[in-house]
Amino acid sequence: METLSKVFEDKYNKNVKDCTNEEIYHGLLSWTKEQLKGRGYQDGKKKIYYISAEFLIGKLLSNNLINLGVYDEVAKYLKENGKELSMIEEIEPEPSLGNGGLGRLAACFLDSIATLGLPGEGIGLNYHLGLFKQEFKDHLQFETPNPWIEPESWLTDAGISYYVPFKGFMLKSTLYDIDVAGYENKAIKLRLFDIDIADESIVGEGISFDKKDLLHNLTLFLYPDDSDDAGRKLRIYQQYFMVSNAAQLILDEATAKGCNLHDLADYAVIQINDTHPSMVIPELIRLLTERGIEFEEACEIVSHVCAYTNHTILAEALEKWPISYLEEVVPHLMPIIRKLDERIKAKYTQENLAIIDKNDLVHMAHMDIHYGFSINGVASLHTDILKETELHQFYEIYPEKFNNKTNGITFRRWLLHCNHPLTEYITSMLGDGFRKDSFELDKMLDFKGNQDVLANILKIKQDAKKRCAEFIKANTGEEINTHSVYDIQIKRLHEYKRQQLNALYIIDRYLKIKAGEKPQRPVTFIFGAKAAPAYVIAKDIIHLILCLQELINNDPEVSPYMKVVMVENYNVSAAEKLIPACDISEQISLASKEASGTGNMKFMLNGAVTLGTMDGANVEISQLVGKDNIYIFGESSEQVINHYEKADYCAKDFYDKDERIRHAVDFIIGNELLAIGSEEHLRRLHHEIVSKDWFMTLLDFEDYAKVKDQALCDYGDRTAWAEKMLVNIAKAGYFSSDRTIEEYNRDIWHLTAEK
Ligand code: OX2
Repeated sequence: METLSKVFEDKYNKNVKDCTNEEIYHGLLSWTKEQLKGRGYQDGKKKIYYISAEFLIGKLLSNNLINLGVYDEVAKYLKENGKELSMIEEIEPEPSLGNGGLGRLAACFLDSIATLGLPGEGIGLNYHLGLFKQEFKDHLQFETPNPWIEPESWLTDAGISYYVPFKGFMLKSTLYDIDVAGYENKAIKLRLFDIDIADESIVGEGISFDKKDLLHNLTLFLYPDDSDDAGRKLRIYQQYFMVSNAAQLILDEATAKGCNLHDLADYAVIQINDTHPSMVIPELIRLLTERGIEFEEACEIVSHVCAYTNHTILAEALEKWPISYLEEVVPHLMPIIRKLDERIKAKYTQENLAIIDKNDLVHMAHMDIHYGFSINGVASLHTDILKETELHQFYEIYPEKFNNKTNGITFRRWLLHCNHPLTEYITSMLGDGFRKDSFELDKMLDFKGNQDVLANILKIKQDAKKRCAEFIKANTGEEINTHSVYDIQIKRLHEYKRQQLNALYIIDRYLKIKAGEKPQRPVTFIFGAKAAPAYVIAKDIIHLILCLQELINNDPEVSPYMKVVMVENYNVSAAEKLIPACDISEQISLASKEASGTGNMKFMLNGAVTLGTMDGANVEISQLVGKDNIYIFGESSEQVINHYEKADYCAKDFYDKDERIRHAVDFIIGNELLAIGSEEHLRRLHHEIVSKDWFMTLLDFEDYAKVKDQALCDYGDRTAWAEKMLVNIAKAGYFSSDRTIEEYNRDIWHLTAEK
């Protein structure tokens, strides 16, 4: 720790004892950056370039210290000097570079690529104001900018710039790198492109700004509002800026290593993370032809370099850009995209295989599948649905391209960092082999009948619940009962994820308590979710939950038995505090709609029991833990897909015939909530649920309520519940992103690991 002490002396002319937490944070930041550099970087002839619009990396200090193997030493050194590392962690702003699961997955993958010693890098954009910061006022969500870049930060100017051509002008980029340490291994880089002239001062009220002011707005926000033409075009500007920079960097790095461009596939493999980076395909072809390669050969080369990951079957997320937009933003790509499309049309006549459809829309995913060599889904059920239904026409012509890569999470962040007591306890039981080989967690099963172990697991959970209650108090102002069951649903707000189903259960329970039916034990229903700024119904659901929070928590007759809290500005840091404390993990999407989910994995690893549908990775969780250790409800994906095909689901029928459902739904527009909330929002939501309910909330309500009641009842048998917790932790090993990345490498990337 001598070099660290010296940092404080050199930087502040002070002993660490006399430094403020802010000074210690900044001292640690510069010291850790030096340590990372000293570690060196993974290298090799061939590299994986993981291109993604999002990297939801979370705070970096603690994870870097853990991966560098110095966390305990630094914590001890600070303690000896009267300082708490956990307090210093609070100073760090969380980088706002992602939105949800897709971005967090990219961050977990970087950790695992580095840990496994694979040569690779992540490529994305450096959004100055992030997604947005969520604020609650009058029980409504408001959005404000989320600035996170400080004068001293994890970013390092890489000294690399490119020119990116748009119609009528060029933009010069600047590259910033963030080092990502592997666990007890070298580092890799997250490379974020930016423009020097980005100007935060153009942002007006909330997160509004002039969408046409490209010279100043390009790297301000992730996913700018796309509810109008200008917003959609801005997204294309951003995407092209990202991939043109990426393509130039990739070609430069490859040629520097001796690549003659014909053999690019020996030097580079590109993982296209969802369709946002899809324009890298025509862009690489453009650059290769500019450098003297024939068009046909350029297509061939690119088809051996690019692989595509699909993360959803929701039509809204499968991007289709009008030709007219692309002509306006990147006219030089359109002749290439047209040629790519003509080649396909010459071979296949089916309309649903075309890149350009008859409405002049360019289907980005179609381009990826035709001109990539691999397409993968993110959980076994999801990949099956892609093959059998959503992308069946492609599976018929390219069966060999399809493969599954079930998602994973990095245990460094989601166990070692966020849950020190559980990590230490597991280490005391099993040794520390599980930190590198997650499957070793399986050995916990040997302790299933051991009463001491079960009691210790319960104690660790109880302590986590106490810490979490402090966080909730600070975040929401609400006091919660640390002896209540913590039932948690944290994820983006979307109708398919069905936070509204959870809300209807809460209403039903409230009505029962009011009618004199006192429940066996208190429950705290915890939510955290951001809604996309233009997603009206999602915002109405937030409004409902916040109104329920106000009503229920302030009712002395009800609040001893239940409380509702919605955490403001849910992000990675909040997840790290909530997940260790969870008893029941809500994974209640409409079957077939959640591609995988990764929160489900984080919860089980921390000893929560899943309440969920047979959707996404829940299916694999249930296979691993067995039916006694998970609560499954609701219709299956086949049944749901069938309802959509036949269009035979009618919410109104459920509402009319089931009194319990009707009472719960009508409560949304009852006097109690109208006295608190906005009539406009509540009525609109009520109408949506009764007359449309596209994600079939009412279909699964009864089964959900029954199974959830059962889970809450079973919670009372503490020993039996602790056994379920233990089995969940023991079986979580499969969901390490190290396993996922090993599979990507084995089947798609074929890189040589550095030892
Ligand atoms: C998410 C999916 O919704 C989620 O199920 C999955 O776990 C995650 O990606 C990582 O694969 N945007 N976010 C997703 O899909 C899209 C599109």
